[in-house]
Amino acid sequence: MVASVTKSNPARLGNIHFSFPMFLLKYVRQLTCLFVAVCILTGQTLAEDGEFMEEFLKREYSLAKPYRGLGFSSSSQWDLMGTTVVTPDYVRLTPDQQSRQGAVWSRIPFILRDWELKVHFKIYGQGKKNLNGDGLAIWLTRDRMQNGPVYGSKNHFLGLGIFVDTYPNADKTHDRTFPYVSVMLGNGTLSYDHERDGRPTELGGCTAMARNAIYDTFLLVRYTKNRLTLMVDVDGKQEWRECADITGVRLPTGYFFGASSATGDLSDNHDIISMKLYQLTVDRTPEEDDEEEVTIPRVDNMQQFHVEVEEEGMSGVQLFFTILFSILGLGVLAVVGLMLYSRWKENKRKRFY
Ligand SMILES: [Ca+2]
Repeated sequence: MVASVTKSNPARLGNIHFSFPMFLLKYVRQLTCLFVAVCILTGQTLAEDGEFMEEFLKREYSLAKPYRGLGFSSSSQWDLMGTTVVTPDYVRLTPDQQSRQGAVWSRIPFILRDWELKVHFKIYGQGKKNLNGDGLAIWLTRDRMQNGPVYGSKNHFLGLGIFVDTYPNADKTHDRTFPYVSVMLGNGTLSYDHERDGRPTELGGCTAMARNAIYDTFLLVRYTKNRLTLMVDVDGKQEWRECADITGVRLPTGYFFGASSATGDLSDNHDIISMKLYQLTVDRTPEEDDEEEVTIPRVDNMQQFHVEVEEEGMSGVQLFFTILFSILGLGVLAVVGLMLYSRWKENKRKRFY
């Protein structure tokens, strides 16, 4: 479009110059304005692309406009679930209505070792602050397309969950401002505790005023050499603010990207505009290259993480039955013992006669 404007106009301008000099001046001014505007816009896009390594964009793992056939055509790389609808401008996981659940899941198992995921999302609604909910989740997990209580997806998941929590369930805590973005690594037994806004299993997080924002809101998840960094850009500054940085994170490959959301008594529109996956090129030492692959996600040297796993050993119900059966067992043993003893005594008495 830009090229055609600059190409076709000099000839026309030449003709106009002789007959309508005033009109020409106006025309040149308009053209200059247009040219400057185009330059600024192009410059911004180029800067953005450079920063986020456009050359490594992996389209097969990305969700971006135009969403042609998204979730419907057999060639689509994504599946839709629940209340999710696709419009030309966004993928809406839930509308601003009560008790809705929606998700979008990649169909292709993810196999890259070093990567960056940039999520452009929008959360907005009629509710006043803290009278809205519940938020949305970005996933990289083993299981896909499963309903559940964690922002519309299953609990006890295996893999990575990034939560944009817009409602303070543990409202008496007052230790943080919502919306709050947090990271959790699930190993299949860890449980996301909604009533405590995920505090027991949180690896890191930050406040991000991403709801009803007048700016575009973004999340960036970077995973390289077992280091997971979460960044946010929600206040229109076009720069990333660090939100969480966790080392020693071991993630298996073959998992699926997804996004999900749920509303309850309180609601919001939860929209995904894009999820762009970039492959990162990273130099590795031979040892780093030979690193064995894990089958269950874990975090090295993280006491909390290991304690949580071990605590899952015995539930209250299991403990009750263990004690009950132990007592019953001892009782039976005592009765048998008494019977044997009395029989032995009887025999002994008989031998004396
Ligand atoms: Ca919450």
